[in-house]
Amino acid sequence: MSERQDQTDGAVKERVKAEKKEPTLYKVVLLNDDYTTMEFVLLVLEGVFQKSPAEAYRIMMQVHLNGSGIAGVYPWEVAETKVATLASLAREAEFPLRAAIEEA
Ligand code: TYC
Repeated sequence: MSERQDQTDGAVKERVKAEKKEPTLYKVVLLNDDYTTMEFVLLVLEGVFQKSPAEAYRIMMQVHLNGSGIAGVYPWEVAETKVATLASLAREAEFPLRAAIEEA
């Protein structure tokens, strides 16, 4: 085998190995309360969790009727950042909206 071909084989093997690594994922679970407006929850789901208006409405109603619902599934640092952004927006608007993080 030529030296050039040998190097190409090595590069391909490394790339395949890297693709197999799976990051642990975490659910951001949105929690119901009696005071946060439905409109504000829709704003957060669309603005922070990048949901379409229809999907945001579905998730908001799931939380409203059943107590909790999944806003999204992300790697740890992304989940943490989204929950921190939600907490900051809720504090600013003086709503008690909260979300929890659970291993997916
Ligand atoms: N239960 C709230 C209301 O009736 C609406 C709401 C939905 C609040 C989802 C929080 O995560 C939530 N205004």
